[in-house]
Amino acid sequence: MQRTVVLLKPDALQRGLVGEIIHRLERKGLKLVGLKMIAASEALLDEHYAHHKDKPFFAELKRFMMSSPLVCMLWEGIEAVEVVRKMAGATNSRQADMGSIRGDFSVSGSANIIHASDSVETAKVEEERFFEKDEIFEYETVLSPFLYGKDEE
Ligand code: 3AN
Repeated sequence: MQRTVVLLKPDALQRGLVGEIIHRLERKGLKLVGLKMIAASEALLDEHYAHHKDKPFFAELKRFMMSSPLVCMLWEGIEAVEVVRKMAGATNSRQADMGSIRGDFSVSGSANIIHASDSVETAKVEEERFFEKDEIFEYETVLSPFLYGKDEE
């Protein structure tokens, strides 16, 4: 099983898309194991977007991410990182496939609704960045035998 971090950005919250996105992830069969709202600090965003620190859009990206609270979620499933990246769609929403979250709900390359961890390694780092141990829940779901085949893990 993998866990992956999803952040719903200020545009998702402002546009009332939080429920829709959670609904999609739930219906896919992913398991919600962490959920909270935060006001992101500049220091947190400097760390989270360190790979963009020299880009011209860095300051605006941080301003945007601090303009409303973020909804932080941790989702679990087999190959969850790749599954959620596919569901999120391409970074530039105008190029994102229809049916993906960005493809269906955004026309922007910056206000693009959702962040999803981009690799298994990044997901581990982001899990520690955004969640304390006691904010992550382990529990059984009655549906598990119907979501995966016996031989899958
Ligand atoms: P993704 O969110 O798809 O993993 P990243 O990590 O390259 O993409 O970008 C992180 C965030 O930075 C994006 N979600 C977007 O808000 C912003 N961003 C990325 N590229 C651009 C760009 N060319 N212009 C403006 N903002 C951008």
